[in-house]
Amino acid sequence: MDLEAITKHSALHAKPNGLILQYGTAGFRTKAVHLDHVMFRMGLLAVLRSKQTQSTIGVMVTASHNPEEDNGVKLVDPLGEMLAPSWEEHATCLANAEEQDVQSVLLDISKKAAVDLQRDAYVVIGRDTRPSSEKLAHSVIDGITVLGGQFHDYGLLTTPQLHYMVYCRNTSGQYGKATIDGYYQKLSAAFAELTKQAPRSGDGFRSLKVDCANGIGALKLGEMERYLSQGLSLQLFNVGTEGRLNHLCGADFVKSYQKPPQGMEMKSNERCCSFDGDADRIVYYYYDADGHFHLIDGDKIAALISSFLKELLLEIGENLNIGVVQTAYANGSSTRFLEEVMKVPVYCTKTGVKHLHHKAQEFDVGVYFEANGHGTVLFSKAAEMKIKQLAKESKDEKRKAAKMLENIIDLFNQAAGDAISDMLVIEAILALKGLTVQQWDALYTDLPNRQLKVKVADRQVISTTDAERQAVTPPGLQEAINNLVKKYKLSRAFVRPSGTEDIVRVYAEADSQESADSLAHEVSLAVFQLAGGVGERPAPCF
Ligand code: 16G
Ligand code: MG
Repeated sequence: MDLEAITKHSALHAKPNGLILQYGTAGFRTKAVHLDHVMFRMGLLAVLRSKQTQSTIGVMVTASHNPEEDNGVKLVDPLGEMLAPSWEEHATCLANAEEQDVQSVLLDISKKAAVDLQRDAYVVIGRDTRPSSEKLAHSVIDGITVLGGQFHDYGLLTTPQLHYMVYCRNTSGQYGKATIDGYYQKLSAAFAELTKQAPRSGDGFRSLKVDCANGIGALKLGEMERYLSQGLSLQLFNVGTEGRLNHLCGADFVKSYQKPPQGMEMKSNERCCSFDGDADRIVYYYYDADGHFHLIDGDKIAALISSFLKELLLEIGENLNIGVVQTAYANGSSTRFLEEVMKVPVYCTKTGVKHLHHKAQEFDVGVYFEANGHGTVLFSKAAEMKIKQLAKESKDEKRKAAKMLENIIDLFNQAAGDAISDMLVIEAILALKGLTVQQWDALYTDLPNRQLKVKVADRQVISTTDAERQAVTPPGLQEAINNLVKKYKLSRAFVRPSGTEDIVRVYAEADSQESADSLAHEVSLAVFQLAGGVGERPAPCF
């Protein structure tokens, strides 16, 4: 380590006095103007992680669905996964070190994590379309080079594309070619193969309107279109030429407000979807003939996909187990549908992709989706090999099913939830099954629900257990929630401290919207009283 050079360059990316940041659920995230030092230091950290794992590490500059003036950074581990938890701690330590301590913190991490500093390091970088992202990516590069690491800057990428690149590079190209062309080719070939069998039943199945949140998705779908040829025609909205990133549009807006994005022309019964700002989330929706808006969220996406996969798995008859992973936010109707109608086992984890991803790895076929539209399907290596063998050796229907599964494996981004690949899988399934968006929606009816935020002095006074469905502290809160829930039919409620905002989140569902709203409000009051609410008492929602 050239300690002198590190000190010199670090001073060029000085930490604002007193600023403390946490490596949260999805990396560091805050106003872009506060992030220069974090970027430089994450460049340093990525080099250490690369030396330690002897693999290529990814650094993604994005703040996903946050407003345009925010930014963020996260590291991608060798197989495309989120950074290991022990390294999240190192990241937080390094980001918060005072200027004069940067050297010693680096040495400390190297020692604790047994990093052999003599090894080579290779880091790949991607960034979203925020105005601040390019400069911040250069700060990352500065950090990488000052520690002697090599790098490749992919420039503009969706977050899942960067995960894909990292995975490809660390599996000697077996997973795919680590280029943007390789990504499009892999996905479009699998999509074309999968949809070959689909009945040609009019344009309805071949066209889709996409709200790109004024983000990177617009650019990348634009690039991908020529690979899709006549298989699917996309009409892109909110492509970033006029509106602001994630402003009144995008998956987060549509899911949170349960209304269509601005800037999109929707006719009744047309299939539409929204990406978020870095294209790792997707939700679908439509207007019915009566002008009612219907949201098809991550839960219903999981229901469609797991039903289809279950059919194919029955066809090949190999006893490969399938499991669906959700969070506490999954609508109660979706869980009931999956368990009671589809007869697939459902598991609940804490919020945050890494928790779901980890759980999904326990199955031959692990389907995971958050209600907000993050998700993918993971196939175990053993399942993949079995399916590939059957696709070659078996006959007739069994072979057909195995081939479809093979295409689906290629189509799902195994490294991360990916709005582009999820969209292609969904479009393929709808076409193959001849399902309209309304028929898909009719798989089950969502229970009315409401989410609220409560401001408290210290949100960490709330701790939870049972995948965030039960509050352990403060004393009395869970009892209060239990008593409120008893007052309503088909009801459920839970509270948890947000991992991305300084607030407590409240979720409630019940048999009617009035009940869900009222339960959410009563639970908010309980949080306000028992967990140190600040400011105005929560008012009734509507
Ligand atoms: C982050 C997570 C997302 C989670 C959300 C919860 C990733 C890539 N993203 O955006 O999965 O749903 O945080 O936010 O893990 P909250 O803690 O503020 O509710
Ligand atoms: Mg995102």
